[in-house]
Amino acid sequence: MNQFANKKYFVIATAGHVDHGKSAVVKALTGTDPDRLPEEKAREITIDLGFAHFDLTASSSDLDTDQTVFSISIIDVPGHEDFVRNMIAGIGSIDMALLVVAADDGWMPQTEEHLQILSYLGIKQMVVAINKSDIVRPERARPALAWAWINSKERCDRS
Ligand SMILES: Nc1nc2c(ncn2[C@@H]2O[C@H](COP(=O)(O)OP(=O)(O)OP(=O)(O)O)[C@@H](O)[C@H]2O)c(=O)[nH]1
Ligand SMILES: [Mg+2]
Repeated sequence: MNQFANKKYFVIATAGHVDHGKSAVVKALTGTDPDRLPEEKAREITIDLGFAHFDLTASSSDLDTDQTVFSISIIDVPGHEDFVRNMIAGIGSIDMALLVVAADDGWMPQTEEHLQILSYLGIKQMVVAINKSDIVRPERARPALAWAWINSKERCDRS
């Protein structure tokens, strides 16, 4: 049997405001630092698209003994407004977005802009990750979570 028959391929792109932790989340998920340019290291900011990959093995149901390998490619996009064209270049054909919102900062201009762009392109699958929860008290993180939930859900429902 073809060893790749049970393999499914997905492409995920990050989205969200500058500094909210998109690249850090990608590194935590995959072990790969998607920031690769010397200027990105020097400025501590993502400028161009970065790439990472991981495999997930799962059964499609509890009764299913066949394991499916999900091969997941991640495109990490910049959040700074100066590099929104790179962001758009990275999300041209994706299965799902990973919208990162920092709990201390909440809903910010490029969170909104990226969500609008995703919505215009008809991307309906999205995971919202509330990041930096370690540096805020829970009562401060809750508004960020509420905003993220309301905005992303409304936009996905409408598109
Ligand atoms: N305390 C804390 N710091 C974090 C967390 N996630 C990221 N950081 C820090 O926040 C800063 C920005 O993280 P990045 O991953 O570069 O943010 P980004 O969203 O990729 O930034 P751009 O790509 O430039 O838009 C870095 O100094 C990270 O170490 C977190 O969960 N908690
Ligand atoms: Mg980054």
